[in-house]
Amino acid sequence: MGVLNVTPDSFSDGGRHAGPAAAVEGALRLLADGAEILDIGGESTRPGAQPVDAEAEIARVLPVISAVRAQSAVPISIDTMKPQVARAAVAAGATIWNDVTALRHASDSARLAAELGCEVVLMHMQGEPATMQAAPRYDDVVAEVCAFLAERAEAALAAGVARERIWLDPGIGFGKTLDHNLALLARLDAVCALGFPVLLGASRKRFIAALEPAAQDPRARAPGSIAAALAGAAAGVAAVRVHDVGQTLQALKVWAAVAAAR
Ligand code: HH2
Repeated sequence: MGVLNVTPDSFSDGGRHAGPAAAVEGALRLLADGAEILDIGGESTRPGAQPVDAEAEIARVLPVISAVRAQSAVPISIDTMKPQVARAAVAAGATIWNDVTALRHASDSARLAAELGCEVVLMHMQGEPATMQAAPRYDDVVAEVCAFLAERAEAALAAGVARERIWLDPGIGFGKTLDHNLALLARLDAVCALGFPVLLGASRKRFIAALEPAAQDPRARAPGSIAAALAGAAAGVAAVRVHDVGQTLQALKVWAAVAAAR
């Protein structure tokens, strides 16, 4: 899954795709690099990011979704917590609702996901984006994230979302310290064992700079991101959400070839 942020302030590519034309160009580049899903977002969720209202978010993402849909049949995912944005995005051709709040932002989110008939990504986050990194706390991060994801999958099923349309995501970096992120990356098999396809989003995240201080610039974090993607592949995740699609794909191809030769 290639990441396309149509925002002025995303932590690693904010401002790069400020207008629809630049964003569509970015999308086509991700596809040329081998992305099999595009994740398009119009609101940054980085710690301390400014919230955006639904109209502004729709104005950012809709022209891009429509233009990509006109040129390609690639599955498009809309990265939003807002039901109004998800509805507009699906009408314009998105088929996956990627919700970092796991359908908790609005009381009618789960019902809408069922009505839209789209796939949904249910991600774990402790707290809210503005303050989530202040003091994350868990007794057992792997058990708590798994219990949360299982509960959110049940809520989606109860609202009428079909089982085969549900993805789970442990939410690397969302209300988690370095140790929490590492514990989750080490036990992705436990998340996969919940019985749903798992999406892993570790690309360019800050924990990489905590391990490699030379990688303060998010664009310098491709090697660390690829290491995390390979950990995901080894555990059986279904997809990795990445900024550096071509490099990640090359690493995954070599990893898969070695695994197949074993
Ligand atoms: N991470 C980000 C945003 N959306 N969605 C899922 N399912 N999983 C993730 O790990 C995830 C996500 C944050 O990364 P990015 O989109 O690059 O930055 P920003 O939120 O600043 O736009």
